[in-house]
Amino acid sequence: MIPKDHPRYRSLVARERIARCAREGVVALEGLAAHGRGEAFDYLIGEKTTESAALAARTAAAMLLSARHAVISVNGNTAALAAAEIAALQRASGADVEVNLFHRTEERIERINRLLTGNGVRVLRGTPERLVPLSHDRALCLPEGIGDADVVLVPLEDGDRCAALREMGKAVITVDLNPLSRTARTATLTIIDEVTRAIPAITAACASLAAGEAERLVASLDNTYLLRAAIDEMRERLAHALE
Ligand code: PTJ
Repeated sequence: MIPKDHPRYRSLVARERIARCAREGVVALEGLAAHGRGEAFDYLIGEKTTESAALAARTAAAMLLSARHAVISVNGNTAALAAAEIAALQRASGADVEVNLFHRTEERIERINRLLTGNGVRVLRGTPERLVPLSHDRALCLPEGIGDADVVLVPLEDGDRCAALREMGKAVITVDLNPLSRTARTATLTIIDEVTRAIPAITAACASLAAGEAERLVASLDNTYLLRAAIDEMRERLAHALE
């Protein structure tokens, strides 16, 4: 039992949840390493949503709401950490939700579907086809889901698929605490924030975009600026870390 007044309460609860979900077969063992890397980068941005991440989340809302067909692609880590948050974002944005895994087994797909459905997510089901130009199982997606989407939100992604989805002509939004990752640099829009902060920020923005704001945000999207702003934030914090 983690005491509520522990200074690292939020982080410890997330760690406990990801470990439990790994034991239950929702999170891949590799997902534990990915989570640890995320934690390290979260330290560097001060474990809070930066101004540039808030702008990125607002832009993500604009992209989801103006999409012809938006799909949220969910993997094991995202389901473990943010199932209820994904349900709220689905309600606010009208996006479809599809499970897509790097370490794909039918058993994991089923477990993740159950976890999401139990948290109120309407998960798209169907027969996957190898539509994404990749040699591994992330090529598999639903023709009526990611296959048809023009905008795909892929939190905690691995770089390969992000590039492949871009090659297919899709706009890719990612959530990734590491601004140096291939995904972060390849995506159309990168939100450099922790997934349990980023998803609710997109949801809140969906409800509060002013008339004409969505068009303005999409037109002025500059992902290199967002990556630089995150790196500047980290550099600044490191420079003053021991003061
Ligand atoms: O469930 P599967 O089989 O699809 O596998 C999922 C993982 C995460 C194992 C797979 O996609 C993977 O290996 O991802 P990577 O290449 O490690 O990339 C994950 C990225 O997410 C890294 O850059 C981490 O810094 C970042 N990250 C990890 N935890 C969080 C995060 N970003 C935001 N919030 C987090 N909680």
